[in-house]
Amino acid sequence: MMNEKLPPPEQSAELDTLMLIIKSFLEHLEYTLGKDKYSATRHDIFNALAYAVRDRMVERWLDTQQAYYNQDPKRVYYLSMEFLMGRTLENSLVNLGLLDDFRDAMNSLGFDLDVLIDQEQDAGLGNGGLGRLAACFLDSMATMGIPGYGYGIRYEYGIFRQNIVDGAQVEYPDNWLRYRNPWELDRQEHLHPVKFYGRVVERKDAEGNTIFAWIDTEDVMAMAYDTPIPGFGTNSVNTMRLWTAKSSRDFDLTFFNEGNYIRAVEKKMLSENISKVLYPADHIPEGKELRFKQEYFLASATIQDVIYRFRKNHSDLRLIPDKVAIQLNDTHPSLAIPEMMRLLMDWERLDWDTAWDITTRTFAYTNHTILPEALEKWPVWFLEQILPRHLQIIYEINDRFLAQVRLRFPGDTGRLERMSLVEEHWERKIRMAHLAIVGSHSVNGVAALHTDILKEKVFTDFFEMWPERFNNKTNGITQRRWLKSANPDQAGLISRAIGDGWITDLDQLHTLAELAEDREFVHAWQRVKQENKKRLADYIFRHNCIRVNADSLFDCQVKRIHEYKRQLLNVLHVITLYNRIKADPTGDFVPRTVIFSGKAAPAYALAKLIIRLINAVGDVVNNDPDVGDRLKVVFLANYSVSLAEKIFPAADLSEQISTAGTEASGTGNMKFALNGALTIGTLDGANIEIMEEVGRENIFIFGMTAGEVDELHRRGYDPRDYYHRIPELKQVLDQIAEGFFSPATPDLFRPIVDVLLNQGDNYMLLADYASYVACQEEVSRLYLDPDEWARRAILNCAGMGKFSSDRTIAEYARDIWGVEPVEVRPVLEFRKHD
Ligand code: NBG
Repeated sequence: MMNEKLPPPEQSAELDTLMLIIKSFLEHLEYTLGKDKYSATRHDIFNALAYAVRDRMVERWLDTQQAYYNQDPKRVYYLSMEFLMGRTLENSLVNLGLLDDFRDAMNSLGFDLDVLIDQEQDAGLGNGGLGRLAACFLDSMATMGIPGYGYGIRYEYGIFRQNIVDGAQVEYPDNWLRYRNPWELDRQEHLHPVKFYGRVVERKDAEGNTIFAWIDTEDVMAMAYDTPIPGFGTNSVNTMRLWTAKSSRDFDLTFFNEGNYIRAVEKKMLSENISKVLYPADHIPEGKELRFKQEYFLASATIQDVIYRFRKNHSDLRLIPDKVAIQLNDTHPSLAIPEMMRLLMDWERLDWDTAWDITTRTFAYTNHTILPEALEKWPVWFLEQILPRHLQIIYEINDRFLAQVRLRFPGDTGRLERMSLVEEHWERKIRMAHLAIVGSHSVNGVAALHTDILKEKVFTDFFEMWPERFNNKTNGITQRRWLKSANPDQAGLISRAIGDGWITDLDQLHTLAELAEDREFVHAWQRVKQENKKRLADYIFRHNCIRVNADSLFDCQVKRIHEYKRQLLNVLHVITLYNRIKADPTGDFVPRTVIFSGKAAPAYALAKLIIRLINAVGDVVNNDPDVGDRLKVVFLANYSVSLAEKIFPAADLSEQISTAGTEASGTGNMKFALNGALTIGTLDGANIEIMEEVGRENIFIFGMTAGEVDELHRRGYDPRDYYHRIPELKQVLDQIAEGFFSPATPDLFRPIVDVLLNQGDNYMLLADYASYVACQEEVSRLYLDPDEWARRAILNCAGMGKFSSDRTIAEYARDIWGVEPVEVRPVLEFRKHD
């Protein structure tokens, strides 16, 4: 398997590095994994390599933590139920600047580094944009030297694996830890008890003060696993700390005395369930007790850890807000607010006002959606049973808050009802967003339009009360992963033309604008795109057995499947194109390959039916000899970070077609444009800001604005008007309804048409259809002029500076957290191995 001969040990520094890498790899293979060249599996090879890479990070990691301890800067804690990290090997090598060295080293042993890179399992601990944003933020914080920690849950099973069986989504468990996770280190000593259930009793202390004791609880231990987060081109290596649930009985002597051994082990298993599996619902609340417990598990373990770390070198808890900033990634971790209050009062014995002042000055909340069904509300009885002390605290927060509202707006009972943390319907519920707003000093949306909607529609009452609390932080993405690693050829072309400063300062892409007029550069750009498209075409052939034309327009919509994102509108367009070809089989049509990818929440029946429809349309279109290679429809199974890294570089057209006012930001839109795709999109989320940056003439905008959507809803929207008025639309809907794409089960897709025609078409697909189809015609026309297309693609890339997550993080750091970068002094490379 491996070459017998190693390179001769010459004295050049390069060879030294090479030898040290090889030595480290072989030692890990032998001593860490206990394998030799005869017994090593491909997983062993990968793991030995990963350990060799991790070693390179550990020294900087320790130095970074030491620097933080010594300099005692303010630290950021990013609390998130999701971290969608994807693969780690290539990203680590890129950020450490060791990609070429490791490639050479592995080469000399007879291994292809790219094959090993492609072998890594994704860490898929998230659903979509929210989880990936958290991952991009960690990369930016490390690169910028900001002392930032990601805190989350180490799910044993991440987002499910999606297979397509007979056109339908089938879910399989994602057992991502099966061949070990070489990147993490378990921290057996970082252990916090997390309490559930029990009851609260009041006691008096020696001075006669009331103390609340939460007793008879069932405790679960939270144990830390740490993963290093290396910055690019810097010595900073930050930490992502993920909690795993361990039965407290592992650490409890009663285990031995109990007698009932089997029951004890059963209980242990039950409590360890808490960190078993990521909830795959996206924008749909699950309302499940286990999810609620997960959220508290993260909140409690993290706040205990934060206070523990603070206490290591401070005694005055009132200084917490000067040393700690906690960002809540949506409301999912917002139980951290009452948890902080509980610990400060019941453990640390601070009074309410002091504790509340510390808490509100420490917390900040990011909202990621305005879809009403996705705003978390937990039944009061959950808290009564599972977190009785927190319920008391939440009630007290609410009483004090409503008293403030009454003072500001006397006699306005409607407002009190609207703003209360408690929703008083037949089932009383806690509104987690209200808790997060009241308990924070900052509330932000994730794109300009989204923040405006928060202020003007969703949280208007809160905005009127505390306008200074609301601010916008438009999302961003890390160019290290989404350009440099994912698209090395385009990255290399850019660096040769303008230098590589863009890797840490994406605004430098501006300089590319001039090159959009340079014929040679344009042609080089086209060649890169063409190669990327060929690679994706190969992937499609291997996975879907569909031969696509790499010269056709690659039209991509990749994201979670959801009605508001309107994959269905895209399908209506595809069927329209098909009908046009059928009506004029010898006509000139610009060839297109329409690529979809994305998962549907397992319980979201309509989203799953949309996947079936895409595949059913594909079966008809792809096998119709009249169509040839002028139209192909491809659904790529199991969308994930690593699949996304293959799709973005190959895209010509980026579909960002949500109903205006529904997509908070979107981040796929940014990844596509950075990789040189043109966008067809609505004036929604960050699309608007992309348009502002690249110029209205370099983006395809169609459809209603958010204001027009509201206006149409107010006037009364009847989708059937459009159905009757637009013959092509009527034809398409009739085909779907009548089983044209499902001859064996003609009624299969009727529910889809029903939603559009008879249930109000909530996301107004029919209202935007004509404008979308017309805009797609413009797209096709432009594609006939490849040089002009490439020119605009380059201008899009050139305009992406704003959308680096480095910019986003700089704004959070300045406006919300008040934190500064920390300099970590350089360490000697390989010093422990010399
Ligand atoms: C998602 C939004 C996206 C946004 C990401 C990251 C949730 C709840 N929201 O538009 O739908 O880009 O968050 O902010 O996942």
